[in-house]
Amino acid sequence: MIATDDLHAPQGESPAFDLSAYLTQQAVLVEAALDRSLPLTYPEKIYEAMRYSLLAGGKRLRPILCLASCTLMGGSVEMAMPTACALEMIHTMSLIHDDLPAMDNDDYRRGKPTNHKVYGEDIAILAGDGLLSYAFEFIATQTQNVPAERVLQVIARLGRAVGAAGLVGGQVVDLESEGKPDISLETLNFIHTHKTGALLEACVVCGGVLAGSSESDLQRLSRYAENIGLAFQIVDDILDITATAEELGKTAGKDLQAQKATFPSLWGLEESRRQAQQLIDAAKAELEPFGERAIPLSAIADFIISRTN
Ligand code: GRG
Repeated sequence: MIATDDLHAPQGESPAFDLSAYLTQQAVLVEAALDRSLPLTYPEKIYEAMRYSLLAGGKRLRPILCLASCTLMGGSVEMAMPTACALEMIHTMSLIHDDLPAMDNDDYRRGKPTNHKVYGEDIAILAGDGLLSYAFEFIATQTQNVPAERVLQVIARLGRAVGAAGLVGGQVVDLESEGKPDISLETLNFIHTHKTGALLEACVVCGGVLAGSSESDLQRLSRYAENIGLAFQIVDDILDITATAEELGKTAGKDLQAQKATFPSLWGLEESRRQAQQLIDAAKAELEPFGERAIPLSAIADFIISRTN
């Protein structure tokens, strides 16, 4: 959305982009689609637990990235919305499982008690499982006006991004690295490119796939996403140190407490900020050939580094 104040920009200059209005508008669309995606039915307990975490708020960055990438590449919001919802279902299930006592053992997420605190560990595990499988069903059954081979490619890419080659693999190395603050930068990069980066990359690339992008454009989108993915994690590590629990909606200072190696523990805060900015600049450079159409994705890259939660 263009800010109304800026509609009178001097001739020849493009009006400023109102990122905050854009993010709010897209999040409202996503929120409504997520609410419709998962009706409460029998057995109510599990649907309630799934809805509790899915509709608990959050920035909705992953679905918004998918919608922005699809529209950048000439597709529509409608074509991408089922995949966008599925991405949020998968992200949410990873948060539910990550918060379990067997993993990070967190009591708060998105400003609310974690799923297992409300429903118990057994139901929280099943709520995660339910969301994961429903995400794939949802893409396959709800995507409209997109050729079947593109939908198949989205499902395949997403399966790879969440499995042992992606989120699961990253989480395993992360768990193994707990209590080892001296792990190498290579290991730290592996953890984050898999645990955080793989899903963010899938969001951006799947948006492009749904719109029918060329292989070279998909590679460009993928490089944009890799850069914002790593920057996102560096900022996450910084916020774990500098932000309050109220700002984060979850416990702050967890990394130090778990004796985890982080980017700030390796580089310090200032260098971490510099590295994150470099990655954001590199991400935005990948978008240059797309011109003004890429303004939303470029502004989202800036948001990733300036965010406070
Ligand atoms: C995916 C099959 C499967 C299993 C899950 C637990 C696990 C395996 C992986 C952990 C993945 C994880 C929790 C990564 C952290 C990603 C991250 C930085 C989350 C915070 O994302 P934000 O800030 O959160 O976008 P909101 O609440 O705004 O959505």
